[in-house]
Amino acid sequence: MERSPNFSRRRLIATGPGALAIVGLTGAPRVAAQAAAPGPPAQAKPLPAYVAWKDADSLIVHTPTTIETKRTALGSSGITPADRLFVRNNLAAPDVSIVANREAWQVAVEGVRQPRTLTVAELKTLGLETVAMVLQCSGNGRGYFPSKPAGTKWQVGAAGNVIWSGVPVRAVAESLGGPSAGMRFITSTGGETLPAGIDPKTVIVERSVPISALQDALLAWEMNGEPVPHAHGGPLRLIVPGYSGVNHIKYIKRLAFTVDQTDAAIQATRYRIAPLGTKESPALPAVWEMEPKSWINSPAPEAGSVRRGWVQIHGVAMGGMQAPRRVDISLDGGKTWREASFIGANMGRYAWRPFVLQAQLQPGTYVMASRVTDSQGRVQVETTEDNVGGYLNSGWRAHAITVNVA
Ligand SMILES: Nc1nc2c(c(=O)[nH]1)N[C@H]1C(S)=C(S)[C@@H](COP(=O)(O)O)O[C@H]1N2
Ligand SMILES: [Mo]
Repeated sequence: MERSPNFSRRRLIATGPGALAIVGLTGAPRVAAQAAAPGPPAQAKPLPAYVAWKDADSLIVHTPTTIETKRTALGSSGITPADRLFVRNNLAAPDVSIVANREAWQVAVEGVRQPRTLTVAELKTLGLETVAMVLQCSGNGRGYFPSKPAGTKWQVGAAGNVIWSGVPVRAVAESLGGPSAGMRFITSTGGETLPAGIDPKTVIVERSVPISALQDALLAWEMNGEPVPHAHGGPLRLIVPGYSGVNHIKYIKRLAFTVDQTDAAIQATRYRIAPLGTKESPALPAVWEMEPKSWINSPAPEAGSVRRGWVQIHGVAMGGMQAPRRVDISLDGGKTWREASFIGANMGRYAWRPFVLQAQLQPGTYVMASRVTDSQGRVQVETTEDNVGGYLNSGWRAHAITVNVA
């Protein structure tokens, strides 16, 4: 490690109501706010039982249903391991017993000429494809919006790059005679048990995407070479390459070609791009396709100051719907830019690619930003307009980091 050991080994720990302590390598806690209540320091929130198999040191537990990957755990090899991948549930996940017999899981396919319910075992006879895709929560980066929208204050780690295998949705549709005439959307429903006594429309995880997504969408049973973990939607998950997180329905139990979008709240009045001061409504754009976006993972501002000399500035860049073509780095808050190099394999248009810029840094404070350009020449925006839900923040300025070099 090139970072100052003294700083990097310190941790911020909440020790009681209103108290923050900085713990050094050797010393007792230095209390930075009011006097701490006596007793052991509170630890970071533990992993909930359904994801106890994950690597706790790589994750930030915001709540039991919103768990983020630390920037320092995103790595530089391009793929995000399952035990580091973020988790986001809108409802409590179904019981883990649903993965006891994966082959028997059923999905009802509707809105085709010959509607039918198919098991995973049957789906496996219809086709096989694999795609590397950035799985990114629609709210990733929400924590950087100035209006502080309600919802989890995700930074960069509600995202990972994952390899999915399964059957193309188009092959499934073709085997059932193709979508019925006039269908414009693919509407998918999650397999959660809905809480009793609540209007199902307000809580059901059901999303519609334009039927054009049929081209690349998969019903996936494998993730990074393993059966899709229950927490990530096993036995079967819809993958809509290039689309943001909420559209990839986990434990999918129904896939329907529909004329209209579902009127479930998660589609109609949530996950809409609503300008500040307005209300999310079906008339506003849905949160669907992702945009070109990149950020720096190292040096991580969370890790403290960096030693002068050669520094490998690295991060990840994605195009959303198109492959990333180049990444530029600024060390002066966007005044000047230098081209970075991609490292590792090109995993296709829906994947992210790690990049690196080697820089010799003198002591000082640097505002480091990265900016990706996709294969069509589309450039990452400087600023994503703030919106009520805090969705799709891709702006390079908001994702810039301040790094002290000593
Ligand atoms: N059935 C179901 N699918 C779902 C969700 C959910 O709550 N239920 N959450 C969505 C959201 S908002 C995101 S960001 C991703 C998160 O995927 P992950 O938990 O595998 O990381 O799943 C999406 N698919
Ligand atoms: Mo999400």
